[in-house]
Amino acid sequence: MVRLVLVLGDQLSEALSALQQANKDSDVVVMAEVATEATYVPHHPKKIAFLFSAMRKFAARLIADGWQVAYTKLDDPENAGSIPGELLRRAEAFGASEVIATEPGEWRLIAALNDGLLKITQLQDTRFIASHAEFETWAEGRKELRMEWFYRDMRHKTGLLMEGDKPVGDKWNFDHDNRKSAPKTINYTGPMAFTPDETVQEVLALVEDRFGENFGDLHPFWFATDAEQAQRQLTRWITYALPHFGDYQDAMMGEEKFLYHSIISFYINTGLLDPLDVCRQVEDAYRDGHAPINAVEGFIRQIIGWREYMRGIYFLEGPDYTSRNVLGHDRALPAFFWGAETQMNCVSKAVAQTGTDAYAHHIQRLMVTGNFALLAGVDPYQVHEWYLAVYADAYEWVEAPNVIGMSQWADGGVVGSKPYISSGAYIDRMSDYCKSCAYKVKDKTGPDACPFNLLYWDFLARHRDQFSNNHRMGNMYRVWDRMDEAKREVIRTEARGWLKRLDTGETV
Ligand code: FAD
Ligand code: DLZ
Ligand code: SF4
Repeated sequence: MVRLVLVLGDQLSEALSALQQANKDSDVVVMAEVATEATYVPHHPKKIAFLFSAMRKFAARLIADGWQVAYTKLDDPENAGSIPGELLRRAEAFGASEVIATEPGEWRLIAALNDGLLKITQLQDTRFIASHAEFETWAEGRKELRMEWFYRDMRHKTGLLMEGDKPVGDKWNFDHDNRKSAPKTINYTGPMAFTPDETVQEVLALVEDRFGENFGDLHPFWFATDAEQAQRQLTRWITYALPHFGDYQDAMMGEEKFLYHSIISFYINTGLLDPLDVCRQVEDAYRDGHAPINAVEGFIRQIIGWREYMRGIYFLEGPDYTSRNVLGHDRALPAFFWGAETQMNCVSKAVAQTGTDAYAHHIQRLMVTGNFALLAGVDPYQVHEWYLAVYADAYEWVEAPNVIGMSQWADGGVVGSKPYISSGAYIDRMSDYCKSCAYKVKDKTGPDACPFNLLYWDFLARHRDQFSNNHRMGNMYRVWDRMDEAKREVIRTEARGWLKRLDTGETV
């Protein structure tokens, strides 16, 4: 009996559990570009073009390797429009009644595959280091699910940067060396830009036609779209940028979009690169004396620590996670998130680069756009949908815990023991944005005051009941309480006035 083997757009790896369990001689691989996946949020055109190009090239590779592949393009007149619809159509055509799939990274699609019309076996996604069961066991009985403890278990499990039972360099975490502010110059020209081949060009024409109105620039399209290209980008980054990665991990610069970041999340999240293999290559760079421990440990922590931890949280917390809103925030997402003008240079720069490249680095996402949305009290669900749409590495399993949890504190502290908020001072310290901003970062009040300064204190005052007993926030409340009462009143009145102008659509 023929079985179908589902391969989704973010599962483009020969090591995928569904492919490993399949029979090349008798099973049919099903891959489909479908409207439901392409429109559940208004994805950035670069994200769709990347996904469809990589899917087409991966399908061609499977065929060359002897697999039978039923591939549906988006504009195929027979296209059923959804993944379950395509599976049904192919099942009928091939006389198949069974499907094997690797579990999707989103509750929505897991539920859609479980709708009962076909017998679909969903296998574990073994591209991750920790299984659901392992994460659940780790989480069980813990009062706080802190990443750092989970990360140490992952170091033991993988043996990465270990000497026997001890961490290399006698320390688990070298983060205190990784907080340098923006340097004067960056000696790295950023990720490799790949010239679109024939397959990519065909996809670009399709995406331009169907999704050209979505937020973001399709051209110039520079992403890697197969495993070899992705590896070339990784090798280039390890060679030229990894040694500086740790030092400037948190820095932001107006004219340097990529700094020393690896720009590989697109590729890891779709299966073009394997996370553990990436970490082993990075560890080799340390053992060969090419890169220092703070850079290498910092990077490996992002992958086997944060990335795995976020996925664990998403599946542990369940399908209602994205609708959490512990702080009761309900402001509409401001139009400048979609490219309308704003005078806040930091936000303007982060959104502009998101528009051109479907990319912004971690601190831009966390401490500029995320920080702003949280301080201004934007509805976290709208924030979540924005991040899911605009970044080419965004899939719900990783985006939601980063946004709902880490950035918006809408989960009430599952991910972060305190909210990631800051006034303008932090952005000024870590970036070169403030010196060319219409607002004055040093002004705490007054017509030119940096909005982050006003909103920061207003947020703390608004949510005093929630946070004043949080021991990590005691200092912030002590500073607020020591402020002259009249000054506090001015700050709150000006914050309300600024938010009102934002709500009425004024350019702020
Ligand atoms: P580098 O800075 O070079 O880091 C190396 C790798 O570590 C990344 O490629 C990524 O695989 C991993 N990593 C680092 N931090 C995280 C993290 N917090 N969670 C998961 N993996 C991490 N990452 C996504 O992959 N998809 C998302 O949708 C996403 N949304 C985010 C939303 C917010 C609000 C925040 C604060 C962070 C988000 N991140 C997301 C994490 C992080 O910003 C990106 O992984 C990183 O910017 C990707 O760029 P890079 O490859 O250059 O990473
Ligand atoms: C993101 C995405 C897009 C835009 N399009 C497709 C598609 O047409 N076909 C497909 O198989 N996958 C696509 N994806 C990725 C899925 O949305 C992703 O597999 C789920 O969200 C689970 O992570
Ligand atoms: Fe952003 Fe404030 Fe600095 Fe302007 S002054 S760039 S708004 S932090």
